[in-house]
Amino acid sequence: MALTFYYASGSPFAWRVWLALEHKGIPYELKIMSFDAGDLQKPEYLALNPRHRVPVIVDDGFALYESAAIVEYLEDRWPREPRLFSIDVRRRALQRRMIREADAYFAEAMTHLAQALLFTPKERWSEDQISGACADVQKELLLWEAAIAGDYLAGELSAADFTLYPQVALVQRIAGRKPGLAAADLIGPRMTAWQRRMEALPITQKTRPPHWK
Ligand SMILES: N[C@@H](CCC(=O)N[C@@H](CS)C(=O)NCC(=O)O)C(=O)O
Repeated sequence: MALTFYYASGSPFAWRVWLALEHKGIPYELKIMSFDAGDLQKPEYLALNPRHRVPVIVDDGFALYESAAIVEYLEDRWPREPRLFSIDVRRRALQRRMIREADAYFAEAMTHLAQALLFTPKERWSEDQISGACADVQKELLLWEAAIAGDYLAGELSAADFTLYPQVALVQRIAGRKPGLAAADLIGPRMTAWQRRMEALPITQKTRPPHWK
């Protein structure tokens, strides 16, 4: 039985799992959930994830939520190439560290920006809140600019890239809502090159949030 993947367009956490599934070539059935229609609040969904969030996977009756845990499960369950994590113990540790950094720190800055520009109606936008959120994002991106280890975040393409890329793409999309706020000002040259490399991957093209296309 194919794995079932519960997804909602625009969620960077669900996008990460989609990239991982595609990267490993794991067959799946995509179930597109709607935030607006209240799909995540329905009892049958709450039975899968009482936190009413995407993503969730169900693999042969086994339900799992939390995107980072899902990506690790996919690697453990389908250990064949291509891999999501390096077989080298130290490289793998660095990838895991980057994943935790993205989830703990970049995601927090992304959430500030989303609060300031996406979830606040335009007529109530606060310049102070927006510039504070941009400064948080910029500070984060500067750290990543220094940390990127090669063509991809930890050298080879890995789960670390699949974690951060959707978050950076969402930040840039949100920044685009405010005329005059140049998304390019937030991101340095090495991370820009990485972003272009990520964008060019066929799996990224395929998994781009449907409502962004
Ligand atoms: N830590 C969770 C975060 C998931 C998450 O925050 N999903 C959001 C969309 S980006 C969601 O489903 N929100 C709906 C809700 O809270 O009701 C993960 O990595 O899976």
